[in-house]
Amino acid sequence: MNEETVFTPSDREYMQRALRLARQAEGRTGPNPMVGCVIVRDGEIVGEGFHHKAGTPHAELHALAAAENRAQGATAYVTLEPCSHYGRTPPCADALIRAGLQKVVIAMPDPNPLVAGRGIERLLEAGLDVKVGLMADEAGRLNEVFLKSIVTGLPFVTYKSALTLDGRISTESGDSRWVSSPQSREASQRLRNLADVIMVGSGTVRQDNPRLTCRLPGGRDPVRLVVDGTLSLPEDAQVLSSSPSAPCIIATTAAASRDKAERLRRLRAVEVWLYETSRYVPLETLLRDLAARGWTAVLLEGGGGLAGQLLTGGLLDKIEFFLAPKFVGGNGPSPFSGFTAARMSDAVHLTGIEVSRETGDIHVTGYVSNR
Ligand code: AOF
Ligand code: ZN
Repeated sequence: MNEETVFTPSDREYMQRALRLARQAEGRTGPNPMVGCVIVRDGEIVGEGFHHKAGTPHAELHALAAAENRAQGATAYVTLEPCSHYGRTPPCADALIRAGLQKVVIAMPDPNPLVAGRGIERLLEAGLDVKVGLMADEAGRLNEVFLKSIVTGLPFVTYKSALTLDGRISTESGDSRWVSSPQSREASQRLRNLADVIMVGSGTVRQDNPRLTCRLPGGRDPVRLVVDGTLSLPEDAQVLSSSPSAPCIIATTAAASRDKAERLRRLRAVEVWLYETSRYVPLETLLRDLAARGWTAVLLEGGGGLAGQLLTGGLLDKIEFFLAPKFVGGNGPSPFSGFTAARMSDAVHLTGIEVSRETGDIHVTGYVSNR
């Protein structure tokens, strides 16, 4: 049965509203999903809400609190299957049953192994009318970070890069100020505001000395992560002191100077993560360690070497490339170094490509198909 035969246009309207509500907490719910809920009785919205932050009440509880006794006999529209487990909050499925809901319309099942269909089962067992699959694609895109991290234990990694139309991230001499338009750079700040972690290689720190903070009004600084296998970053690098509100993590290896590691550790808000490998930080392990801390949305900002390793390792999920309509020629670096497809048939493919000209550059987003 397709969507149109099961759901009415007003069902779509309410689910659309629930999705919009969910997105109000964009970038603030990690490692939890964004979830919205709208409760409707006799064609009237009697309560609505969304999940604000991990550890706080789920969307359904906010909506139920607003609806009070008007939830009796009503229909709830939820962007994700209501949970069935005792986490930091009790099961939402039980709360909906107790409140006397008659029907629950769900955009998509929750892939969390603790839930995975059991929320739907509970509702059905209690005799509620349950319909699943309304605007599932939209709901899936909304929670692309959660959907990956909850089943793999790995964060969702987005690579943001600014490059010329001939594919260079700087000129041959290393000049990169600026490749993209001011509007593209502002869009990059918005990406920072939504990420849990910004990740760069030590070459980028040595070359650009970035702060990696979010300068949007009302924005917040993400955790800053420098991958630096030999601990080569200068001790006066701005990234070490640019934000008191978020930690700066330096991931390094046995190749690091122990003295330097100790000195950096003593700096305020700096953490040194030492891996017992030689020279190269084990990237998959590092990413798992980030997810284990609850940081599931990672924004990679360069450089090309680190991006190449992540691409080769199948650890990259999405690209946000700002292609500036200009050429610099020469041997300027590409956004991926150390990654080589010998033949065109070995190329890494992208799917779900979207292109926008809003920033004056050619802003391309797409998903890496990791086979
Ligand atoms: C819902 N509604 O609004 C959200 C859900 O640690 P807890 O107790 O907050 O549980 C987190 C899990 O609950 C999360 O991994 C996901 O499976 C589900 N999130 N479920 O019914 C919500 N945010
Ligand atoms: Zn819940």
